[in-house]
Order: sequence, then structure tokens, then C-alpha cells
Amino acid sequence: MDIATSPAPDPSLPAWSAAEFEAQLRNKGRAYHIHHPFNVRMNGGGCTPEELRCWVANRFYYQVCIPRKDAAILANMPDRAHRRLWVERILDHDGYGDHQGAAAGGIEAWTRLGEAVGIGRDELWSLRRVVPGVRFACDAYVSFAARAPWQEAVCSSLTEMFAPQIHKDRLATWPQHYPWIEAEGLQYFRSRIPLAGRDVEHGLRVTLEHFTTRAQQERALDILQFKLDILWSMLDAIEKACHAA
Ligand code: AHQ
Repeated sequence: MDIATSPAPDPSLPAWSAAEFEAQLRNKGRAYHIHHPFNVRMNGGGCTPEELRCWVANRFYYQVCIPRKDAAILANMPDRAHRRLWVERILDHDGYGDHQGAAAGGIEAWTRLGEAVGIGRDELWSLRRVVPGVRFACDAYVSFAARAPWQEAVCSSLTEMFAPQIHKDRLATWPQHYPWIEAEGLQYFRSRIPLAGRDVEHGLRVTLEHFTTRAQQERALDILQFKLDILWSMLDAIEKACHAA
């Protein structure tokens, strides 16, 4: 599958410098789901416990799709140096070693978030609460990552340039607005802040090195917009389903 692309730019236009290209990528943050009305309402304390449970249960599907998405990219990576960095992302979510405590991985931490908001492990892992729009968006992400050239799939992960702020917002607002959620349940958000920074360092280096002509750089912006749309449409589907909850 391919993504919607903007009309080809004037071929005489020069490529952006690396600094300008990075600024263009970061400027896409205006469409990040931190600005989605549901996210604004959630971090403003406007969600009911049932709406939070609905969000956690639906975002769980995104979380369990991430390591599968990353494994698909890994399979397309010919260079060991890149694979050595990329494989860390899978372990971050699936865990490593004895899979206990911090080594249990992000999916386990999200399961603890589920229990903290009142969803049992079996209920969360059953995926019964995942709504069609969320399943469709996540499956589109995994499908794109598996089929696109690995550098394009890496570029699509760059929404994480904006992720530290959204995690910090939750850590800053949920304890005050949702004191009934035990603090341990928020560990996932705490853990992602340094990991997102590490991911972006590698992802941005690959992107700035691979997309060098103006047309390629415009495609990189389209790829990032595709992923921004995935996150945004997930919240559209969650808002519709959860508000009804
Ligand atoms: O918890 C998140 C995560 O592990 C990742 C990996 C990365 C990717 O490979 O696309 N993106 C991502 C994101 C995570 N959390 C989202 C959130 O709002 O909690 C943000 C999301 C992202 O910005 O892409």
C-alpha cells in the first residue's frame, strides 16, 4: 500500500539544507495528536473513568502493534549497525532477560496502566474493547512499515519527536485530575521520555541522510503526515466510541 502524496514539487526547486529539512519535519508537530480535542480534554481532567478505560484499552492495541511494526522494519534493514539500534525498540516493548520489573517491557507497563484504571489483564489482552477505527489505523501502520522501504518506515516513526511532551503532560496532569489512578500505573509514560529521545536521534539521522532531493524531502513530509493522521484518527475513533461509553 502507498500513502497519499502531495503533487510533485517544481523539479527546479533546490533541496532543503539538513537544518531546514529538520525544521520542516518538526513544523509538522502542529498536527500532532497532543492537540486533538480528546487529548486536550483528557489531560484537562475532563474524562470519566470509563472514558479513560476506553482510551487505555484502545491504545493497548497500538502498543502491541509497535514491536510487530518494528520487527517488520528490522527484517528490511540490510545494515547490522542500524539493526543493532532498531532491535532495542522491540525489546523496549516486549521486554528482555527475565522479563521482570523494568525488564518486563512497555506492553507489561501498559498492562499495569490498565489495572490502575480498572481494566483486568485478561480484559485488556482480549482486545474486545478495541474499536474498528483504532484497529484499522494501527493495522495500516504495520502494513505500511512492512511494505515501505525501510528508510521510509523509519521516517514514519518520527512522530516521536513530539512524544516526550505528551508523556510529560500526562505525568503533570493525571495525578491531579485522576487521583484514583495509582502512581505506579503511570510508569509507562515516565519510561518513554528517554526512550523517545533515543529513538528520534537514530530516526532523524536516517531520515536526514536518506531523503536528499526536494521531491524526496517532500515525500518524507507526506510520510510523517500519514503517521500523524494515524494517531489523530485513532483519537477520533476513541472519542466517538468512548463518549458513548
Ligand atoms: O508509546 C509510544 C511508542 O512506543 C512509540 C513508538 C513510536 C513509533 O515507532 O511510531 N511512536 C510511539 C508513540 C508512543 N506513544 C504515543 C502516545 O501518545 O503515548 C505517541 C507515539 C508517537 O508519537 O508516535
